[in-house]
Amino acid sequence: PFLQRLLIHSAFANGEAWTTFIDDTPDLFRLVESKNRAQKILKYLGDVVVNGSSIKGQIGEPSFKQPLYLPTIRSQDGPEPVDLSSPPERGWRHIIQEQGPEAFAKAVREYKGVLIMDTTWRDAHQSLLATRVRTIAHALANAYSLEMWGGATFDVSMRFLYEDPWDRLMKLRKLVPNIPFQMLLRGANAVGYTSYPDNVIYDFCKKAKEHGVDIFRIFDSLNYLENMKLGIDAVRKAGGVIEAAICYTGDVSDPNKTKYNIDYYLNFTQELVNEGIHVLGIKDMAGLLKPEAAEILIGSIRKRWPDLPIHVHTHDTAGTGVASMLAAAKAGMSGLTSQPSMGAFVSALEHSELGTGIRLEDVHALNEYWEQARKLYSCFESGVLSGDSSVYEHEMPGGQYTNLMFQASQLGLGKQWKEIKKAYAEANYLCGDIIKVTPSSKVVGDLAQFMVTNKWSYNDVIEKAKNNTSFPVSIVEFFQGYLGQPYGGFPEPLRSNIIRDLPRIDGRPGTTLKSKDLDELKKELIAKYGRSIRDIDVSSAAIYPKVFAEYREQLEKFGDVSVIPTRYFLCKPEIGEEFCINLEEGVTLIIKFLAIGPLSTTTGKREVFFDLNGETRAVGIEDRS
Ligand code: 3PY
Ligand code: ZN
Repeated sequence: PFLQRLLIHSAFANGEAWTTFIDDTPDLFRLVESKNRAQKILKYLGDVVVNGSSIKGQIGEPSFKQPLYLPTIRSQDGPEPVDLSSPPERGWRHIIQEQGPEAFAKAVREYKGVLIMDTTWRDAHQSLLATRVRTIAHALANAYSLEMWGGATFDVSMRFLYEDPWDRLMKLRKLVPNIPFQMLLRGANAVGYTSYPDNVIYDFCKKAKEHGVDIFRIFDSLNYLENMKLGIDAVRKAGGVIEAAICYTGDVSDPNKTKYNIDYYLNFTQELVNEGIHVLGIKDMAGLLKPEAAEILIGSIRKRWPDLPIHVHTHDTAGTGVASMLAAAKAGMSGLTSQPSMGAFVSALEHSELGTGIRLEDVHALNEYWEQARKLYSCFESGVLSGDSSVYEHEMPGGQYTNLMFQASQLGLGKQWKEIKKAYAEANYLCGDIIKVTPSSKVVGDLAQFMVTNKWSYNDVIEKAKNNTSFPVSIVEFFQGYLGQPYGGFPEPLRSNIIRDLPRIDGRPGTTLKSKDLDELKKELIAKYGRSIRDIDVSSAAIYPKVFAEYREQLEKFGDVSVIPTRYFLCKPEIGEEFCINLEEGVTLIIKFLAIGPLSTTTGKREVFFDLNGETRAVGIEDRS
């Protein structure tokens, strides 16, 4: 009927359709377009009805015993919902925009209290819910920043949530114009797991800045200065705030742990300061920084660099997070993040001169929201129910801990979780007692899994390597030098035994990589997907060619599924259940799930019936069971 309406349109009939028909009658085309979009969305919903959600990592359906109640965030002064149409309060972002990164760093340092980076949108769900939280915007106005991009969110959003990470960035930026957005940049690995050509990194940082990222928390997975320098330079050229992060490992309060001692950290800080950074990050990705160690580390850095803003980021794996952060705050940190409870931290400092400026009632309002929203994601919960002080032995980063636990259970190694942790500690020493964070942590994790699967001990690995045994690619490439150079060098003869006659890289891996022709890539993408390809899509494809191609395939099939409420994105509705999907402002689909038909033995499909805005629609869905 739509095609008919188009064809009988007078402009079409008069043969004028080829001139300005599209411009003059955009409503007709919008109608057709939204019909197409609606049909694709019904296909997605039908697929979930017939086959269940195909989101990787999902176990079962979200479980909420009572109907879910998602509270509206209210302003603190009364029962009214926060008025989103009024201009937002001025935030720290205004200083970056009006005066630039140096002035921002100075203002942060001069601020008497402690500032908070809210990690809800990135690290929190990367560490707790396998990075599966979709785009949600609720935020605290007085935060130093919102870490909402980078790390694993970039690939996971395309790979598993079928959302475009750039669109997420732009959507959130529109909703939160006043708080600095922060991303986690894996130095020369950008948001990936390997080294990329330098021009890809420069291009990526430029676009990230242009599309809304203000602060870049840059690290290298081996604390390798040469890789760091690349990230730092790319962020400087992009005009962002350079927060260079040192990955913390070992224990500076333990005199027996000598490799990563206080001198190591002070020397590395000096090297980063020499690069002209704006903020120093201490990235305690595994939650190893005990309160006493925090006092020693932050105290020593503060003494030597009184003007440098210090941002400590930790994980609460063992349960000492709040205590460590309080110790760090008292030792002279300014600009703080904590994966430990923000409310606990804000309360603990409420009446001291280190107060955070964040209202507890606002934290409570957000807690109330997330307590409910988290139930929607219960099918991604890791099942970690208590703190784990064995983290001081295995040193697994928070994001990897839950991930490895999940992978171990998928491989049938679930019962051997304890062995994996033990093997992880041994694998670390086999690699030379390295910094462990994405992607170097993946190497150690892969080796640990390989050891447990093959029932190999530490010594077995050394012996097998002598006898030409093949190792997983990630391990071989690490020993070749594809991630960079670990502090203290590679262990020999293990390195030579594993890589044998493969090439070895003894400097920065990026220098050996050929520049990527991004113009050529854009042409290829346009030829494949059409003119709608944006420069940011080219960046996604340069970093994740396969993931991007799969995402586009999914987009072609189901359209933009980010508009589907999470409840229906992850599990099927009840028969007769009615719900709304807002395609865009003013275009709402009212959908009711009516019935599911029998399996056709000829097509292998089932028909799924919906009521869509009052019309019955059927979609044919292949039954993959
Ligand atoms: C990441 O690189 O994604 C991390 O969270 C490292 O801690
Ligand atoms: Zn973290």
